[in-house]
Amino acid sequence: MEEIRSAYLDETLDTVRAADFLQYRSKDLPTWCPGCGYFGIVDALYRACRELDLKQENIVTVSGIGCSGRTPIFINTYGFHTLHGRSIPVATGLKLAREDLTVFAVAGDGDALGIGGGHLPHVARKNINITFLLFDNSIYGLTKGQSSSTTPHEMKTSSHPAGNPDTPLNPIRLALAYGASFVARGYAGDPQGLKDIIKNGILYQGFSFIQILTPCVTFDKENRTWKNLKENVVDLTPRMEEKNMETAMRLAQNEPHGVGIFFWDKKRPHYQEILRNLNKGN
Ligand SMILES: Cc1ncc(C[n+]2csc(CCOP(=O)(O)OP(=O)(O)O)c2C)c(N)n1
Ligand code: SF4
Ligand SMILES: [Mg+2]
Repeated sequence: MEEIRSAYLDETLDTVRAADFLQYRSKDLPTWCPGCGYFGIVDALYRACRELDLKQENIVTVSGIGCSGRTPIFINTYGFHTLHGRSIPVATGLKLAREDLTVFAVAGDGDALGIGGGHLPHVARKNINITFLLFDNSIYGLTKGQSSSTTPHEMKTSSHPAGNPDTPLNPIRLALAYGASFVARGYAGDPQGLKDIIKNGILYQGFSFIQILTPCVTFDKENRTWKNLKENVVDLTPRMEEKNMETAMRLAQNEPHGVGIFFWDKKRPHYQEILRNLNKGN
């Protein structure tokens, strides 16, 4: 039985790999639960890399810990699976040492906004030229459904069976307040739209912050489900004005979830450009 399964998988994988964007997919089949939104996210990432014709050997994907932390294993690029909350500092060091590489930092909501929350203001204010993908399922998935920094107030979770007493963070408003100069939100159920957002994030010369709404189908059967997400996502593209903080802050309200680019400062130099300019004067 195992032999038949493995032969079937090999054959299926070979067929699927023929589709050229799947060159960015690793041989390891994702261990995520069937129906997890993370499949949609990596699909969008593969497509973005393909459309920009990035070479696998010039990409590094850096993750922390969590179900989202497994991402570098399923992408056929270089990668680091680091410590809980530490994808941003590792990605920062990497980008400073190797400016030629395309560097993705990925993190879950617990990883990015809980234990690793102290890194976000600094990567944003320094404007390090990396693309940050926040896999926001509003829950700690890997450790079985505890409340995270984005879990809605009163939602029942494994750590708060009577309901979450805390007020959730709004990641878009947070990134804007920290001074991130490319701030966007995508949705795992729309890999094509998400691919376009990620492409813009990669092309952006500076820190790009992309929150991705995605369901944890195993530990959240009520809140961020596929159905609820689909019904609560609206495309913001027509209402976006470049570099208007006030509009961005207003549109970042919780419901319905606006999807698109909230803020985009095309003129701000990234960290290494600032360093070069400073050094020119000496
Ligand atoms: C220092 C440390 N503290 C706690 C943990 C346990 N832990 C592993 S993953 C995780 C939370 C993951 O949640 P999130 O970042 O939202 O990722 P998801 O699993 O939802 O993708 C926690 C608390 C750990 N691995 N290391
Ligand atoms: S536990 Fe949740 S986040 Fe983790 S793989 Fe399963 S569905 Fe996805
Ligand atoms: Mg999570």
